[in-house]
Amino acid sequence: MTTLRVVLGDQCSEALSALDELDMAHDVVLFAEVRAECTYVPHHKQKIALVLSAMRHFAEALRHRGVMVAYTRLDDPANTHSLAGEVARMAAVHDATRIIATHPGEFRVLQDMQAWSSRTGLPVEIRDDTRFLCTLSRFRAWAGEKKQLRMEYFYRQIRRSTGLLMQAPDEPVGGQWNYDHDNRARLPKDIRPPSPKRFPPDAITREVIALVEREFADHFGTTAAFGWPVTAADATAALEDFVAHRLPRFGDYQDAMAEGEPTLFHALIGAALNVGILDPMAACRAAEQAYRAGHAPLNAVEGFIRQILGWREYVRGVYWLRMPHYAETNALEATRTLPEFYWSADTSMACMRAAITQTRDLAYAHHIQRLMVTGNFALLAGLDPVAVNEWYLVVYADAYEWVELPNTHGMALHADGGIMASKPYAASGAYINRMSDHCRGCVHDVKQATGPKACPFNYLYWDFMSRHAARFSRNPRMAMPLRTLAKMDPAKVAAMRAEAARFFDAL
Ligand code: FAD
Ligand code: DLZ
Repeated sequence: MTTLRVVLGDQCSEALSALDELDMAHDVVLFAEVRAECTYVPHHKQKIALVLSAMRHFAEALRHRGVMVAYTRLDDPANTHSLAGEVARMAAVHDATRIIATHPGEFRVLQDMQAWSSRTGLPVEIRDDTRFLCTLSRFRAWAGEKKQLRMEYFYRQIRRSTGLLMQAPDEPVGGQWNYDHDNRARLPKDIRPPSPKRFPPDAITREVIALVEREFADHFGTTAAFGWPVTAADATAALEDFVAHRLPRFGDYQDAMAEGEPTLFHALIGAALNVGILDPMAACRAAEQAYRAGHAPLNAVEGFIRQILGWREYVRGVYWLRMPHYAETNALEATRTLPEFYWSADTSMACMRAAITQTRDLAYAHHIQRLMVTGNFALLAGLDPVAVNEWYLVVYADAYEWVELPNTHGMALHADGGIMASKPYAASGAYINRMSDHCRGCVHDVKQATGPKACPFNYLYWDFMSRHAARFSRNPRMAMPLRTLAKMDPAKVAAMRAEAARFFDAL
């Protein structure tokens, strides 16, 4: 009786449900490096290297413990290059009598998994992914018939159930659930964020990087700066480095951006969490412990915990609640082609150039760059959500559809019509200027909304508001900008819209 236990590339976790009750004498654990998963979108080279390296390291750790591992390498001549193909091939090779897997992170993979049984003729058990704190059925129960799914209320429920940062069953530490209003400072000139710990590639990662450079040479991005953690031990060290050196100021500068500072006080743990080598609860507990030890203030710790306990769990819930139709909506009827500069970084806008350049070199940009720079531009310019969603899925080391799609489609593009956010995250150049120093060295003048030096974010913002004024007229959260628009000199609005039209023509 051999059970084939399947571990996907983003399931490199000791606590994976597919590995529960593993029978060391009979069971075989399957890892499969397959071209289909590397190319269903042309992932950033660092992302492929990270996933394959994490898989190889985790497989090695299991083998070391005496687990029987079946590992298909990408360059194995027998490789069928699809997950279903490798599951069927390895089930036959090992004479398996059943297959166990953990619920995958993407809808298309779940559909694939659901067909494994008919393909192999074997029973397939798909277990819950218990690495998340909220089960999908619990999220579904919370969502109920609600029209809008507010993250804040979901987050409070998870705070209560986990007891994180709670001083009594219904009493958050410090008396408030959320300290976001304290977390909006610009980076002062005299504060230099500490560089995050990097993990120089070991022999396994170097081999994988060479493979990626050979097999996926035309994919976006560079591998020269690869420094991601690829094992559980590295990921824990990355977390400890964050907690010791950056967490105390994470809250204050969470929304800040700065030229030449690609990571600021962010944790850089998304890639490790999502590939499975770091436990989200361990990250939250480490932050809570830092607060209780007096090492980090409450606004920082609550802000950090909210991202993981709140946002991360919430977006996963929304994804599985709404897929597959979620990805098909286009509430703002946006159809413009993704500009080439999203790949080349060849743009005169300093903030966009900075975000895209570091994305190419590091497979990383922090949340405000993703939301308020590249995301905001895509929203204002009415870029086609399908193309924008694919871009975000391609370019980041932490990108998987369950987390990428709600953030992009819902939060950044408002393409879901407001399920994720009660108003679009639209902003003019003034926001970028307030939160960064990008405008200082930019050829565009953030104070101008028309003319050759005008900041595109300014005229695109008002063009966006004019285009969608009727649509948002009943949204109370849009009342202020729409009132400002209504009071503007119509000639000024027309001039900005003409500027926007010229900009679009030149794209
Ligand atoms: P930090 O800012 O230090 O935050 C700590 C952790 O909190 C993150 O590692 C992450 O696990 C979690 N977190 C923070 N914000 C979010 C959020 N909005 N949704 C889910 N988890 C969150 N995150 C991804 O993990 N994968 C994606 O593909 C992804 N795509 C995004 C696309 C857009 C358009 C936007 C606006 C956000 C996206 N995010 C995504 C969320 C967020 O930007 C990243 O999680 C974060 O930048 C990762 O860097 P970090 O580890 O330094 O995060
Ligand atoms: C992202 C990725 C890549 C690049 N390669 C593989 C792979 O070769 N084998 C594998 O099992 N998984 C890979 N993955 C992760 C899967 O794409 C991921 O499991 C699904 O997207 C579901 O989240």
